[in-house]
Amino acid sequence: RFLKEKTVAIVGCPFSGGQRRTGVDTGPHALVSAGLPKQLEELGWKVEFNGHQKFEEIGKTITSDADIGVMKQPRLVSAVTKAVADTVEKHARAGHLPLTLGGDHSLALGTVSGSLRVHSDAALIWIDAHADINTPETTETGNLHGCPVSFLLGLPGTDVEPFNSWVPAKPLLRSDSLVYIGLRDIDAGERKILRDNNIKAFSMHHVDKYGIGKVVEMALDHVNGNSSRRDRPVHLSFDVDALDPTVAPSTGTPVRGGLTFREGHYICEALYETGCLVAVDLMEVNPSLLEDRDAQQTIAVGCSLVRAAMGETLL
Ligand code: Z70
Ligand code: MN
Ligand code: MN
Ligand code: MN
Repeated sequence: RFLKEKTVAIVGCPFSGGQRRTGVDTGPHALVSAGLPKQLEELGWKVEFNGHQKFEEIGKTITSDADIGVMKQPRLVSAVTKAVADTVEKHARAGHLPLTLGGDHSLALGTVSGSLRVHSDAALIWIDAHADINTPETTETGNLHGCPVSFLLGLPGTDVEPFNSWVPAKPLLRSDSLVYIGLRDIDAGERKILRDNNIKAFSMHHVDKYGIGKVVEMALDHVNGNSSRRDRPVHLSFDVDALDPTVAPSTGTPVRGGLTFREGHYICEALYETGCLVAVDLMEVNPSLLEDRDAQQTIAVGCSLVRAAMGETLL
């Protein structure tokens, strides 16, 4: 509905600077090598992919990156997410659907910023075990992959260097334009933020209670203000750790009790079905963590989720 043609632009982001473990930077390469571009072509999409983002160049321009407060690698994360925002914006302006492959979830500060520059009324649907809504003041780890949402909402404490060199001080996203599904590992500071800002969040408890079908209905109702015209553009940011570790084991922070294979796919299918998807992220695929069989399984599931968000399983 918001796309000019059925073109998907793959934005491969080999980046791990938003957290401590190496290997998540190999996720995008693994997903592409597994044949994702061809799989999307077979679904009838025109696929744009001219190699992964070149973050080494950015890395070279940053000679020292001391902690700021407790934030780890703030200059690198800021520069990389800014570059991602520009890339995603460019594809979205052309009427294409940016599909960003991570890499750690700090990247979503870039992807969602890029989407919102073009689709200013877009809603954000965040599928994750974690809320990733710590501020530089509340984060216990200093890992910026736990913080992207707070910057998008412009929460107190996020107007800090180096991010304020490019992230606008005015909130990019209203707190009622965001919905979570899959949460089960939330820090105390995050819980307070979710409550104080009245943010809609469906935890695994809600998935059990209502079933995934009803949860997605309620999520779409929420961001569309209960209007029966479900016409708001949607940015889907999917952290693979939302899935249960038995389904997607190769990720940096597995948390048991997650979404089943079908529940994860149902979310992607239902959002595709709205015709309102304007961007998709698949993040935190880390094929280097476990033995090869687990890595291959996680990559296959990742490709499958993306295909579901691109219409594969619709009859
Ligand atoms: C914790 C933090 C996180 C992903 C871990 C964890 C955040 N709340 N996100 N793994 N994908 O460090 O802020
Ligand atoms: Mn493009
Ligand atoms: Mn995440
Ligand atoms: Mn997560």
